[in-house]
Amino acid sequence: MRTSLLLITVLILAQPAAAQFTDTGQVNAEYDRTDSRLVSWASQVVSVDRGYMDYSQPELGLASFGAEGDCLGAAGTPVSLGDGGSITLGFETEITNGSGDDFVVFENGFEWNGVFMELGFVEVSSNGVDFSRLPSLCRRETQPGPWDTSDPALFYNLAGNFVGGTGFDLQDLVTAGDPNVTGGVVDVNHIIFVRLVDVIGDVAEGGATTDYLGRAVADPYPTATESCGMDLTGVAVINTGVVAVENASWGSVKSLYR
Ligand SMILES: [Ca+2]
Ligand SMILES: [Ca+2]
Repeated sequence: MRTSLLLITVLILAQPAAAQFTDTGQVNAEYDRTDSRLVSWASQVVSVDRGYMDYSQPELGLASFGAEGDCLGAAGTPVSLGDGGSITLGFETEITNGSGDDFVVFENGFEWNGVFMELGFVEVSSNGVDFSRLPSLCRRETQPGPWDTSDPALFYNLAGNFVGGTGFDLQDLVTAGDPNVTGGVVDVNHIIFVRLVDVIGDVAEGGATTDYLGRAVADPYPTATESCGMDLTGVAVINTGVVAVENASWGSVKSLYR
């Protein structure tokens, strides 16, 4: 009896401390498109799922601005996702969890007494099937109207909060104990897909999508135009393995979406 109690105690003490991701006021770094740390850009649109111009009025139709491939490359231009819309991009060089930020997402925000921003969640995948969302934080509690601006420092791990690009560190998934990462289906040192998912910012009516801590994310709403929602203009790689991913690797996954 004493032996088994001792064994149990040893087993409990041997467990690693529970991973924790908390709101400590952290902010992402902002990047210029010409930053020398950006070594390559997304090369492939794997799938696009445009959202409604207004999720509460589907009869108005879907966001439609920009062709799917417009956001590819260093000279990318906007592809509008609409309320809750998403786009999945593929890369020819894998993204790895190196030192600091590993990749950068660009939207088309602009300065106007703060930054006009349309935010997106950021998800990553190694196999094109299992995606993990970077743990996001929203510290703004009030509803921004269609043209209201925000302070970039009120958000973390939400793409689009800067005029420039937003840097993301895959280590946050490790810190958060993301189940796909601990389970091995998402390998933070072998990321070849990035998915952006538009935030629905309807805080006032209770329809907003929520951050990692379950808080409503305050994003401009309503914005019922063809260019509504996150306007993705590019995803750039900072940390990458030397080995290029063979085309067959994402080509076979792309077929899953057809
Ligand atoms: Ca990193
Ligand atoms: Ca939105």
